[in-house]
Amino acid sequence: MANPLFDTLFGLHAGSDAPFLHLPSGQTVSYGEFLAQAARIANATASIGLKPGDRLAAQVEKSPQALALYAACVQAGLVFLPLNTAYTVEEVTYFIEDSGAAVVVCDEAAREGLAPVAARLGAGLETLNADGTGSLMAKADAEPADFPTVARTGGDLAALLYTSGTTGRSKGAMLTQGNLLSNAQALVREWRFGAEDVLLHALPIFHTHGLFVATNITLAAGGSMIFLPRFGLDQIIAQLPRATAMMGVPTFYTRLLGDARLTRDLVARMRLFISGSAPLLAETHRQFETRTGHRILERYGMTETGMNTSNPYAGERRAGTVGFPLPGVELKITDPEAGATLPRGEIGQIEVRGPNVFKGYWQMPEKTRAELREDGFFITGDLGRIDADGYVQIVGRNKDLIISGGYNIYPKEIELVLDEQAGVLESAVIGVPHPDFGEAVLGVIVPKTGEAPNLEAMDAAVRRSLARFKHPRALVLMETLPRNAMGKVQKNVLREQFKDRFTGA
Ligand code: MCA
Ligand code: AMP
Repeated sequence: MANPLFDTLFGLHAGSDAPFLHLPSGQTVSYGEFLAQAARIANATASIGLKPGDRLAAQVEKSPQALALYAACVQAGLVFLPLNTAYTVEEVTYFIEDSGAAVVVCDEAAREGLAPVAARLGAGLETLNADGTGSLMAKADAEPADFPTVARTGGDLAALLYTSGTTGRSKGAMLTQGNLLSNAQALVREWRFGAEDVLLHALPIFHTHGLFVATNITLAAGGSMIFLPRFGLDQIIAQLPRATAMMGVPTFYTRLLGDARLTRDLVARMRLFISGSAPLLAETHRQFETRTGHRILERYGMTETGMNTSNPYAGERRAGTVGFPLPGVELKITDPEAGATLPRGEIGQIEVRGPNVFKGYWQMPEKTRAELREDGFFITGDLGRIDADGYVQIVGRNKDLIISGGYNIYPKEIELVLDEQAGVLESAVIGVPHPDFGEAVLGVIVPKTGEAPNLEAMDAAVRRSLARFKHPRALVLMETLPRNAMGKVQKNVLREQFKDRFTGA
């Protein structure tokens, strides 16, 4: 096959009148229209000089055109690098520099801020706005609606997705065509997606969940998506009666449960609710079943691996577990120190191997070696156990990571900003329970002796550097941080001390 990912997911739909995207405006975009647009964009990328293997960084709002940009990259053999729209110029600068992106596509509103960065780093700059206008689309509109698909192999890179690191430096996970395709094919079968499915899509499209899991499965099945710009309760409630499936982070489900309009009748047409990206409380699982009659199907994945495990479609969907390894995926629980496999039932680190596991971190061979074993097993950094029936349970993390509303936040990155502020001796950033986001960020500040750091100035500094979702929701002062005998900050002690801060318990 000339380009396995494009040919299998996209190419076969060329010219089809079948619906692909249902928009809030009531408009429908057919597969044929979508692919014609993707081909025009692919031609435009070639016209501006992009060559196969080049990285295209996109920080754009969710729109049909933004999704077509992903399809265009696959068809043109470019490496798609989607970026969270909340990232600041400072954050985006790092991604452009580290990836060596050949072009950056951004909203018109971000152009002024990014233009000097792109110029300094020798990257081209194009715009794509939420309404589908912009310089890239103007170029695409002048191009033909077919494009000679660039040949690729399963081992070629399709996407570079940045995931934060424990040192505060983000790492680009290199995902191949084969990674994305194998995962989509496994999931479409496991979750029984078909052409008649209508997926309610309210996730962002700059992460694995909304981009690859949701979109690639729909493409593989030939189904359609109700394509909402973001999660809004009113819109979700309005669209649920038309949908057959939804994918969401746990916050979607707790927000829905907080609304009296969520009833059995409202979801009468639905066949499947899926949750992932963060732990779904067993309590949420139970409440959702009581209210709607549906047992949410929870699955477990990572940027580096796509999806690893899933609760069964037909068998028992067990609350508090993430189900079984997907077909083709091996999963083992190992001793974090020795690396040896532990007996069934014991808690250890989760390692996975399979066609879904990424190729390594972009230009970071040492980090790759530290997490991806020579035998192909990837050390996830999650702690778990396998129960007597084979269900995988995630019990914690062996990495200093906060997951807020499905977004990953690495404390180190925030601590580095806080530590630089006047009057600060040191800081510790932790995640504590939050009723809406699952976990929220809290910053503990230790002032230098005799000094009183200005918390407002600190907040302003964080705002300048970091995306909004990473900002501490509270900053507290402490005289010293709790430490163990080795001098390591005991974040578990801090988490315990501040556990009720946002729940009001
Ligand atoms: C928005 N804010 C947040 C978050 N989202 N703060 C912390 N954590 C968040 N997740 C900020 C907003 O900027 C706003 O700031 C304030 O919090 C309140 O926002 P609100 O309007 O309530 O939020 P929202 O816009 O409704 O968004 C919440 C959300 C959204 C719908 C849960 O965060 C979301 O779509 N999350 C999904 C993330 C996702 O796709 N993760 C998958 C990663 P202000 O106070 O200034 O107004 S892929 C992955 O993890 C792996 C592979 C996997 O397994 O899937
Ligand atoms: P990311 O690197 O953003 O893709 O996030 C991956 C991390 O999200 C995993 O390593 C887990 O810690 C977490 N995660 C994903 N799905 C689940 C789940 N169903 N339950 C608990 N944690 C999850």
